[in-house]
Amino acid sequence: MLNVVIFGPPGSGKGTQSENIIKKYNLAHISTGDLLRAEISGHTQLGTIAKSFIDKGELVPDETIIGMIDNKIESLANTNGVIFDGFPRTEAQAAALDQLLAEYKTGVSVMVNLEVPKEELIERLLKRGETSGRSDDNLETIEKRISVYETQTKPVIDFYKKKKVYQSIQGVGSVEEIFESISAAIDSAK
Ligand code: B4P
Repeated sequence: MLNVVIFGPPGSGKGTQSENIIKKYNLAHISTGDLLRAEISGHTQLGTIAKSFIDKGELVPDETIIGMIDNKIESLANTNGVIFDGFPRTEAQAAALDQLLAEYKTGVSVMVNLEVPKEELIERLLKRGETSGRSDDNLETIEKRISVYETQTKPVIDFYKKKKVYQSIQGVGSVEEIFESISAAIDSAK
């Protein structure tokens, strides 16, 4: 199986690039952000919990996220592989993903880190906020999300560096240019 983790700060283009990766490599897609937003629009209990964290720009607790992934992963056993988009976002989530994949005798093939400067992230997310209707695309919440990324999510990079599956990608440029660099990184891992 080809399992790709697409990683980076909020607004770095994880969702945007995932769409291209899925098509080219025929992978299943797990976006924790999309799954959480679906729970919120479905007014589920999980959605109510998630909304209270997302609106503040905070991470949804690990046990909620890991439970959600655990429920989803079973259906993926017969796929070519999976792109994990926006997950893992903490070291505990990274360790849990390893354990879950080990049950299927597989692991993370490559972790792609999209590097984008803070000013550009803020600009992109404010622009998206004009039309997205997302409660977390406003300046105060964006700044909080970026600081949460720096303290809680960035350490995940070392987790994958140690496993020798880490690839750093310049995340500024056209969507096509960035996708070319990502494709080269994925191809080198196949
Ligand atoms: P996510 O939905 O994962 O949101 P994101 O980090 O904002 O988005 P992404 O990086 O995918 O940006 P996009 O491609 O859309 O998470 C939302 C929230 O859910 C989190 O803050 C957290 O609270 C919670 N959550 C999710 N997963 C969690 C987890 N595992 N654990 C705990 N909590 C979790 O790009 C952004 C914008 O940039 C778009 O408008 C796009 O058009 C534009 N763009 C993309 N590429 C560009 C380029 N090359 N040039 C110019 N603009 C570009």
